[in-house]
Amino acid sequence: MKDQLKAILDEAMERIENATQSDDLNEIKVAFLGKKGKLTSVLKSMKDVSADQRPIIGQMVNDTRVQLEEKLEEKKKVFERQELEAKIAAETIDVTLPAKKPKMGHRHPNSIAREEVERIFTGMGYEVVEGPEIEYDYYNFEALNIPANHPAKDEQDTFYINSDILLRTQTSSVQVHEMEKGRIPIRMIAPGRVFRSDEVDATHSPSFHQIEGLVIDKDVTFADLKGTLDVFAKELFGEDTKVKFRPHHFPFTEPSAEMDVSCFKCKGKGCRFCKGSGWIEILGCGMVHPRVLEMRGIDPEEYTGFAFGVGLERIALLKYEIDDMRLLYENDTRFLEQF
Ligand code: 2NL
Repeated sequence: MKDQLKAILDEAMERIENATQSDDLNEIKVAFLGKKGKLTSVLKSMKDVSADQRPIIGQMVNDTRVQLEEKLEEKKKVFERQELEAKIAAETIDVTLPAKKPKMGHRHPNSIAREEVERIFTGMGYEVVEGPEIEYDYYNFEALNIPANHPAKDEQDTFYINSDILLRTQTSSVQVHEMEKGRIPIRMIAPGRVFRSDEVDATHSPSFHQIEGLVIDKDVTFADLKGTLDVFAKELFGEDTKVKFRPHHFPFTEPSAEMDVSCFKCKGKGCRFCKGSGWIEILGCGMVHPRVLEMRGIDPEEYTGFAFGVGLERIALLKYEIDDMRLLYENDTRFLEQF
């Protein structure tokens, strides 16, 4: 019995010594101290030991168990320390590594162009006013002298939400709301997103931006319109820019005109940029139609006004010499960072 116990102890000690991971220790514990373990089976055979030997053998079994448990505990601590050291080593932060730089955004060419136009007009005493992108048909068309049967209202060019409500096709509706407030004089610009049922190509998009301007006061004349837009063109494209007005038609202005600026690339000589003409079309304008004033309860005999509308993308494309409008909507930072 004594020899048996010694053999068990030696075997267990050797296995513990050779263990390489804490799982091994569990296996050893079960193999020797478990219910069917080797030491437990010695304990079970105690009934065969003579009564005088029983306390001595019992004591030995106990000593063996204590030694085994101590050795297991000791080895377990070794493994725990090794695991902790490995974990600490793995989590070490190298504070000398270069930091990740946050990527800075950049203002969109449309935003730069809008802020430039706003700067020019606020400098002349204009207010910047915004309004809803979803509008009543009435404010988008009817109030601007575009009745139900007017060709400009062609359903193909407009996104309707229902028969009364649509996505605005121009920011003129903002000016109609402003006229309704009955505060005159008005000197305002209305920048914002507008929608038309257009196919996407290099110069068209179903969603683009406009800036419209409106001035209403006593004694406002076409000369005021020309003087104002001349200053605008010179501020935007350079001091030596010339402007030219060509007669045109808009339902909401009378008379109406389109304004060209002299080509800022070739100074009017004619180049590829201006398609050889020396001029670049830039905006539409005119004297507010008396009917538009009347509908808002403004007496056209007492007050007159001028209005204009300019495409924001058109200005951005011209100013930054971008040849495809789609580039403005892709939000590729490599493109946007150039402006
Ligand atoms: C264009 C033409 C224009 C207006 C917009 C306007 C607004 C009111 C009354 C009268 Cl409330 N007119 N706006 C006038 C003339 C032209 O835009 O080609 N825009 C890109």
